[in-house]
Amino acid sequence: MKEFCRQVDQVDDPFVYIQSEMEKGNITSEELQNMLCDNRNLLDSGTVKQCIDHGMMDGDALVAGGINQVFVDRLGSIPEDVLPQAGRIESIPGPTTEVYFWGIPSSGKTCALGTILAAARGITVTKSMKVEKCQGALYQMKLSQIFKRENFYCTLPGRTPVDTNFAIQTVMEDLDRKDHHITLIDMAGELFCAILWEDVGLEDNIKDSHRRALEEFKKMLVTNKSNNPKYHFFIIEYGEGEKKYKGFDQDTYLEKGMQYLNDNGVLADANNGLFVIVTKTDLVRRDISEDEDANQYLIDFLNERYPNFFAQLQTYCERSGMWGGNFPPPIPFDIGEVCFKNYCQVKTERAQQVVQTLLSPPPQAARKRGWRIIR
Ligand SMILES: Nc1nc2c(ncn2[C@@H]2O[C@H](COP(=O)(O)OP(=O)(O)O)[C@@H](O)[C@H]2O)c(=O)[nH]1
Ligand SMILES: [Mg+2]
Repeated sequence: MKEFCRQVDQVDDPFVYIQSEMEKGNITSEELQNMLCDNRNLLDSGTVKQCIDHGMMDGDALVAGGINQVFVDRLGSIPEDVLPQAGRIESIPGPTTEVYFWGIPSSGKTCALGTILAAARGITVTKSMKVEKCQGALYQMKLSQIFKRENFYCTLPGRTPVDTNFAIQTVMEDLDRKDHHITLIDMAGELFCAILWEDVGLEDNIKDSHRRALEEFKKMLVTNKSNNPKYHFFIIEYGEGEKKYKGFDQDTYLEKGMQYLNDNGVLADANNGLFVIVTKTDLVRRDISEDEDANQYLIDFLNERYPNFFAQLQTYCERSGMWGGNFPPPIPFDIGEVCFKNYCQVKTERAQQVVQTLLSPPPQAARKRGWRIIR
């Protein structure tokens, strides 16, 4: 069964794979349903729908197995809110604090941003948030219709095209009624891919859209760079871990990406701090037994899967003196209860912590203590 789960996640067409496994008698409907109830993100919504339509699974059985009826009812519905596809940024008008999210495609950047916006609109960590007239205004509005509010059920956005970047300029009013000008920047994840491919000479992989993404990045953060304070968040994804993107693992992409940012002077400009966010940590519970320590498990996972990236971060902090030479604990993050990979009931608890970080004075040094990342 473990092998089935691994395969179904890697094949191009999971439905075809399941169908052939069933025909061979390797798996029954009941077993498939049980696996899906245990791991609600084993299959995407399209595959679940196809299996139900072909009588290979039963929606009621999924509900009986503990899956929320709302998610099952949503199967087959067409998402109402589609994010704008084209977006270019040349420079960021200030004064504002720029917040960048870096990571490979599908690591959860756009979803994180949507949830962070929902948290910033809420009344728990801010008094209010207003979005200024800006390049990313429409993007913000669409994203906010998806991640509307706490507990809202949504269909998650599709992937961000290669050379699409958006900058959302906001004014967040903190609980003491002080205004903070903050610009959240969603960068195309393929940028990190293009950086690595260029570095190792995989020119064939690099399309014009990648070149444009690289050019735009250089304009924004190197040649036309602003004097605005900057935060950089590196996104690393908890999850299948071994998943390779075009033949390389995430550790390699992040290590190279970070080196590139460093070589281009971008890290030195991260005057408000560098952070690491670990997305999709809701999946940790799925992977451990009741009595296992989630925190230790996640730390082991990060050390095992991202050794080069963390070693490089630590070296950078020691050399530059950032965080007093000690890299702070990664920030665990999730967007709520995700089901069938494409549906979600939004929870902003983790996003609120990120907003609080943005509204607090930048800390000078990381406290020297053991990493304690999951509460
Ligand atoms: N389980 C879980 N899945 C997530 C979470 N955030 C994102 N995802 C999944 O990851 C996919 C890609 O996320 P997205 O934000 O589009 O990635 P991006 O390419 O980095 O912008 C989403 O469609 C979800 O299926 C999370 O917090 N938990
Ligand atoms: Mg994205």
